[in-house]
Amino acid sequence: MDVRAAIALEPGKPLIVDTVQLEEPHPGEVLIEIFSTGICHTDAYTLSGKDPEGKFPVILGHEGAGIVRQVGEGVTSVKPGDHVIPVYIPECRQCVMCLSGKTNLCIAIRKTQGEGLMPDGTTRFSYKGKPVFTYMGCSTFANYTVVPEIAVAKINDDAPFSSVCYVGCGVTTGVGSAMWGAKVEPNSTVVVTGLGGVGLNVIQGCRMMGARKIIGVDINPAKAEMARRFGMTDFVNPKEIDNGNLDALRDHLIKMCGGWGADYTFECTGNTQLMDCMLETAHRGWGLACVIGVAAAGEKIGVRPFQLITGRRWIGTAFGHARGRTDTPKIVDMYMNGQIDVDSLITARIPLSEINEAFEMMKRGEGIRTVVDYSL
Ligand code: NAD
Ligand code: AHE
Ligand code: ZN
Repeated sequence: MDVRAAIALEPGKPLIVDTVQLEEPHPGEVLIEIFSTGICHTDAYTLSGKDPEGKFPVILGHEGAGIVRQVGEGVTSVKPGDHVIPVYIPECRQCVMCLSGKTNLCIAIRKTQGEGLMPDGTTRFSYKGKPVFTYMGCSTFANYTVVPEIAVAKINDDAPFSSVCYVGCGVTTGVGSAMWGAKVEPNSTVVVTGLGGVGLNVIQGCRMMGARKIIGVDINPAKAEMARRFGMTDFVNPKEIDNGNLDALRDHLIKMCGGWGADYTFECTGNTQLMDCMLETAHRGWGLACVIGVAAAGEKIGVRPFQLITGRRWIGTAFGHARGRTDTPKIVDMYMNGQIDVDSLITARIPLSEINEAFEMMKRGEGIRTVVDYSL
């Protein structure tokens, strides 16, 4: 079938908005009509060419929501008409990871997903007769996509696609990191670096968990206003602390947290020096530093082992520790119940034809999340 899509033909170049061809779902796969998709910083990262798993040509996008239109042979967990979010961390409920109960990192189809392929090693999209890779198993920059059944989360039928598409990554990553990743305790102190689409959700997650002091750190002071609305109690612009010296930033933050550091830190920019700084900003004896930002292959983090010996802990989280099919609907319900605010963070809704401008806005630091609505 013909579908409308934004195709990334090569790294670093604007996307081409055109008609592409999509095959029917193979056994175990699901055809979804995507109504809305958010644009996450990770899409920009892969488009930049820095992602070692970046394959081109590809249809990017991993923050979508829509309706199941057709299911392949053997699919039982969803049916046509179901409202769903495709999830880039699937949940097979059978692999060693899923059965462990210790992680959300299902391993069932990770290899082919990283190669831009469906689990059977083929592609569903093509453009001008040539195969087009799938991105993070989702490819939501197309108004129809095919994904494996284990990567489909069924959600509340009343949830508006144009808002809950963002639950497909940024919201769940942020809120889940506080709730399920770090398990933030009431009355704690927190530092969050990067007040963007993910960081602001970390902040609302920490507020929900009862944190008493939430310090937001960003080089763009325009982000502070929204962060305050979401629960940030104090703002720090690193550029104003000894001209961006990160040792000075660390000392400044530690002092703000009472002299021994923050109970929790969350790094949401992908800057590896800031990741080190956030580990060192964590409280002596127990501080937990959580890495969320994605950095390119070859980039490393590293601190003096003494920092760990003296009780600081380092963790990372993908998709906020959320199990794809089990937990994504819970975050949608939290939005539907008014427990979390998603709408204020969606600062632009655009037609697919304007997607390149949305990437430019992200680069310029304008707005928080842009959503593409296929109905526009
Ligand atoms: P975003 O562009 O919306 O926000 C990034 C923010 O970081 C911006 O406000 C920017 O001003 C700020 N920033 C950049 N450099 C900074 C610096 N040196 N110091 C302080 N602030 C700085 O991006 P996003 O969508 O929120 O994504 C944030 C990061 O999280 C990206 O690296 C993305 O790839 C990653 N991510 C990870 C996961 C995961 O599961 N681990 C999920 C989603 C996104
Ligand atoms: N191909 C990338 C992977 C980067 C990465 O860590 N991605 C996160 C999701 S970011 C969503 O915006 C993730 O889910 N990681 C777990 C996994 O298995 O990829 C790279 O840099 O190599
Ligand atoms: Zn994302």
